[in-house]
Amino acid sequence: MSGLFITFEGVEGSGKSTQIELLRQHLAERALSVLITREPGGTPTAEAIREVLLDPRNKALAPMAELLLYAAARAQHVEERIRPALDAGQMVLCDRFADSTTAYQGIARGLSLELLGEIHRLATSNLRPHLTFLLDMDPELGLQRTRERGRIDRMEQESIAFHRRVREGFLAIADNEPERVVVLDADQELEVIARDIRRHFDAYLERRAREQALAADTP
Ligand code: Z5A
Repeated sequence: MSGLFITFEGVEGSGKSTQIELLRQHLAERALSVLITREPGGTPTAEAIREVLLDPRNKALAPMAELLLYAAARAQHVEERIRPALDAGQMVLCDRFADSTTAYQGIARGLSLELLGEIHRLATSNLRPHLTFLLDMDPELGLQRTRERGRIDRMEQESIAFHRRVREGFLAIADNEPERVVVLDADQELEVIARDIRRHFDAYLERRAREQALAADTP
């Protein structure tokens, strides 16, 4: 795998899709081509699973069934889209990935983190992002932003206490992996956040180039 896998995480409405598009424009100006994708989804089959997961009529979905559906969508997405792109040396920007499962199904729903790790290994052969941007904000504010769009999906219907646990879950992941996860205050002007993301992204690329040069020099 020689490509670069970058994920965007955060509570609902934290601005992930918006920032992915701004980073894509920045990369296009530098003639860098990227694959933009999202979870759950990213392939026709995984998008069909997304429909089931987000349909507000599926209120009775059991936590374990929910976890396995997110994992099934991810297994298909990694196999069909993400890994081939990374193997071809491409850059992949993904709206949500396994940290969402840890935060929503693990920390907020209370399913075993050990089990989640095992399922992740089975579903993806333990694929990990190189770099993750966590757009952190008060979930109430994020939900307010998405509600202005007028549709409420099954996950959005969860209580505010649930969404607060999700936020804490993301912050705990970032605490455990500060090298990979960059935490950004998502309650700022779009352009301020975008500039920070570009700065961290450029710094990451430089660090990676230095490490690769060192590795090439080492006999
Ligand atoms: N989920 C899970 O439980 N387990 C998993 O493993 C995975 C996912 C992978 C996916 O829903 C749901 O599945 C999600 C987690 C769960 N549920 N929840 N809750 P989704 O894909 O439909 O939802 P989302 O990922 O949260 O995306 P979103 O609602 O589209 O939000 P966003 O991409 O973070 O935000 P945005 O679309 O860029 O911006 C939202 C609005 O805010 C929009 O009007 C923007 O113009 C505005 N915005 C953005 N940035 C700003 C700033 N800085 N200031 C002011 N306004 C802004």
